[in-house]
Amino acid sequence: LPLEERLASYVVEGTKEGLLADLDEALLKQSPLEIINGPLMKGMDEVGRLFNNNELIVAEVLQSAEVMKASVAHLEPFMEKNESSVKGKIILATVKGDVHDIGKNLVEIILANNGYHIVNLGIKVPPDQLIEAQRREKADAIGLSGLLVKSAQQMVLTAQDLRNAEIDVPILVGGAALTRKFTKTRISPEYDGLVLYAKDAMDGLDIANKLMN
Ligand code: B1M
Repeated sequence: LPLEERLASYVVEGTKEGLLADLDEALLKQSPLEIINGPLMKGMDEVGRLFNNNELIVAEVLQSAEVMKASVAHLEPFMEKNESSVKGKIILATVKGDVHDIGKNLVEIILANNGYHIVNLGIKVPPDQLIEAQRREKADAIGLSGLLVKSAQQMVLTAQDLRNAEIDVPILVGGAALTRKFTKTRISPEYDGLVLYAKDAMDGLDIANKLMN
């Protein structure tokens, strides 16, 4: 198989045999983010498709997730770093009820490599915990991630709870089940501060940079 297809197939098959050597080979031609957003994401999309068709079980998807995480960990040291002074502090969380964290952790890496201090609260984070963290950390923004359809709804509830707690720092939202339209029509009206939709991690960085300027 050509290199790109081999990279996607590690994710689909959930195997790491030969993975690191192939990632090193890919690094000769592509940036770490191009490798993640290209062949590795292509593999993840295929996993999602197979899972949807009941051709994969959760345990197999977990192995695919392990391959993705190992790849990101291997590529991370090669990512461009912008060692500027700290631009701001951002809290990150996967919303209540949702365990998907690969996208959120990618957002963390990219923001942290570009001058942001990140407080990563992990997965299944209820609004109370976000409110407590914001009061403690006084972050410049709060980033919410969620991949399930119900997570988009959870973001609406989270925005309401944050507003009730009189928090109004900008919220950055992202994840597969979310759209710009949903963000604008359903989440924004429930919040007193800005609510901004990021389609991917780099978009998240661009938005954060604009916010901090
Ligand atoms: Co799940 N899962 N999963 N899963 N899983 C999806 C999301 C699904 C679409 C698969 C499918 O059916 N086709 C589907 C959701 C259906 C829906 O609601 N529409 C699904 C389901 C149903 C489930 C379970 C319910 C399955 C079950 O148990 N029956 C269960 C949910 C458990 C729960 O959360 N309560 C479940 C579990 C799991 C695993 C644990 C096995 C594993 C997650 C492991 C982990 O994260 N540690 C898993 C995986 C791996 C997936 C797929 C295959 C891949 C997700 C992924 O990591 N993508 C996924 C199908 C798919 O997306 N193709 C699927 C790679 C990652 C880099 O992309 O997270 O989208 P992503 O992040 C992107 C952008 O979205 C954006 O930037 C990133 C790219 O740069 N982004 C942000 C994300 N967050 C952001 C935040 C920002 C900015 C940008 O600012 C704050």
